[in-house]
Amino acid sequence: MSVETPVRERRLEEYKSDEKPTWCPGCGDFGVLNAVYRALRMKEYAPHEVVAISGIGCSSRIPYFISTYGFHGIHGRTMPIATGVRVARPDLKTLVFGGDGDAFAIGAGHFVHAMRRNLDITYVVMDNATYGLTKGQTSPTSGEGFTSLSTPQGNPEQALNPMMLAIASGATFVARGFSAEPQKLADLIVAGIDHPGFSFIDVYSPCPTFNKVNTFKTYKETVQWLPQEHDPTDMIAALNSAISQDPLYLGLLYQREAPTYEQHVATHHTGDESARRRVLEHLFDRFS
Ligand SMILES: Cc1ncc(C[n+]2csc(CCOP(=O)(O)OP(=O)(O)O)c2C)c(N)n1
Ligand code: SF4
Repeated sequence: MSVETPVRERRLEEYKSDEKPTWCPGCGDFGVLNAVYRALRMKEYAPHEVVAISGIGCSSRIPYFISTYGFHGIHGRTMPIATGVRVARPDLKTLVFGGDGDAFAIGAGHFVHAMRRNLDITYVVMDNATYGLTKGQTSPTSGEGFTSLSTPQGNPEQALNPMMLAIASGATFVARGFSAEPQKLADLIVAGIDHPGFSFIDVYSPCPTFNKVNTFKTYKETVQWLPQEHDPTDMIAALNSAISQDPLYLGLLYQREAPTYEQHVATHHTGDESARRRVLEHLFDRFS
């Protein structure tokens, strides 16, 4: 007679490391961290089943505060690290984190190609429309006219639209959350994890220390959850919701099915030796 092991409900505390967040009081990143804990509990993962990868920035400190495996990488290079992890350890659920500078400035090239490749990861960008760690310079998502240390006369550039970029680059799951709504953000992260392929979640995560424009207050006045009737498989509807500036839509804008990078790797599996090993050897030969 088989005895089923009872599934033990996991506690939020199991996902908290011994490190306490070092963010400024009121930083939006606290809400994102809270949402990540909730999402991991909803998935009932054991911490050793998950890896959190990040770049450099205030937001990129997040792996320190999570009890899973973690990799605090280098600025703008989360995607190469995540690609290596996916090839070497496809069993690990891979969550990737970074700021808007990390993702859309120095990391922009890698971001685009990881989406095109449909790497099976969940990428959460903590978008505060500034470079927090280096004391508040203008970032790709800062608005036109934004004044900062790097644009004292006002930002002459128009803001990049991450949602449009992601849809155009081939991301198969494109969503937007808000750190002031951690449970809804947790639901989006769970949906991203469940999605086979590249899931991109841009999160409005204000920096009250250096950005006095993109604040909790201004977002609360402008954001709106997508209506029930929004069809995320309709690319034109998704692009229209991505273009909208008022309201700024939250929720799952776009989703489609496509083979993942990992499935392509698996098709090279011969049965006698792991395809992953051959890909790894190739990568080591190529880049060592
Ligand atoms: C190659 C390289 N260039 C520049 C820096 C300096 N630097 C560190 S973090 C950062 C930007 C941080 O902004 P963002 O990625 O948006 O994260 P936030 O701190 O706002 O969370 C920069 C320019 C660096 N560490 N490495
Ligand atoms: S500088 Fe901004 S982004 Fe960095 S911890 Fe402080 S509030 Fe958060």
